[in-house]
Amino acid sequence: MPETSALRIPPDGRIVVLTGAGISAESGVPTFRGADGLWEGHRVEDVATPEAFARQPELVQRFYNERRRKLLAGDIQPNAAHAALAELDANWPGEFLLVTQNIDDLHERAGSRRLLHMHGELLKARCSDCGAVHRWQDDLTAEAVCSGCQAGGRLRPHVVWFGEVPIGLEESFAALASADLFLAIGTSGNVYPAAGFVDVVRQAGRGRAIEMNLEATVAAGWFDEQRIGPATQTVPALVAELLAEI
Ligand code: BJW
Repeated sequence: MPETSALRIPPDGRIVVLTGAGISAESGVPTFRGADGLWEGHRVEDVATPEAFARQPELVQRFYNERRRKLLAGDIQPNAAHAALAELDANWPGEFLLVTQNIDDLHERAGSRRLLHMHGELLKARCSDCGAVHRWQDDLTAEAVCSGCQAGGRLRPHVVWFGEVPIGLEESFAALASADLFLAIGTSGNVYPAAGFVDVVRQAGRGRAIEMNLEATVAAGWFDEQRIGPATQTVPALVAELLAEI
């Protein structure tokens, strides 16, 4: 039997990390449900839907165009929590998967490699006609043309809205079912299926689940442990604990 760390994770064990908006908050990206969570008076549940896009495409495109511009402006940079997860990815000898709900690219910029964007990516656009996905750094407008099928006005942000199926679920659920450690960092536990990931770990009956947040969330009771505090402090500390044991 491999030795276990103080966290009781075998060095060849599997770690699955779920991140949410809270991990990017200290980089200057607003969260969805915090005090600054409204956009021009709209709740995300009202704007981030295919129905809203069909009804008011300009409004929804503007929502994402503004976020894309801010992400590329240079002020928003990966923080110590993103860096610590990239270090864990690079040095953990066992299986590792980082599933992020965030559509920013801060995990990639920090150096994470074993990464899945379950709610899509802001710097990509998808054609509603042919499904082609393109890297995209400019504003998306009604004039934009898909370079795959040449259709005009059919490009939308490559993101997952309410009622749409998140990306990579099969891989995520398989990893969760065999996880020895599950970390949920900076997510409010309001949005499914991500909010149910901890339940998959519990049902499998082998993994330790730790919630890392500024406060205990609605899902707190499902976790084995809480680490309360800003992600830039709690995540580097936990990664150091894990890497010290290998
Ligand atoms: C810090 C911090 C610091 C701050 N340090 N922490 C009824 C019951 C159950 C489910 C449903 C239901 N009705 C409908 C559903 C399903 C629906 C859903 O969950 N709705 C809820 C509103 C109830 N879900 C869906 O529709 C999903 N699809 C789906 O279910 O498909 C069906 C299916 C599933 C499985 C198999 C087959 C089919 C799709 C959900 C798509 C969500 N999309 C968005 C927008 C993405 C694009 C974009 O970014 O604009 O994703 S909504 C938004 O919420 C975004 C986020 O990724 C997501 C989660 O938010 P997150 O990350 O948790 O942020 P916050 O703001 O809520 O929380 C931040 C946290 O950080 C807070 O706790 C802070 O305390 C903390 N924090 N600073 C540490 N420094």
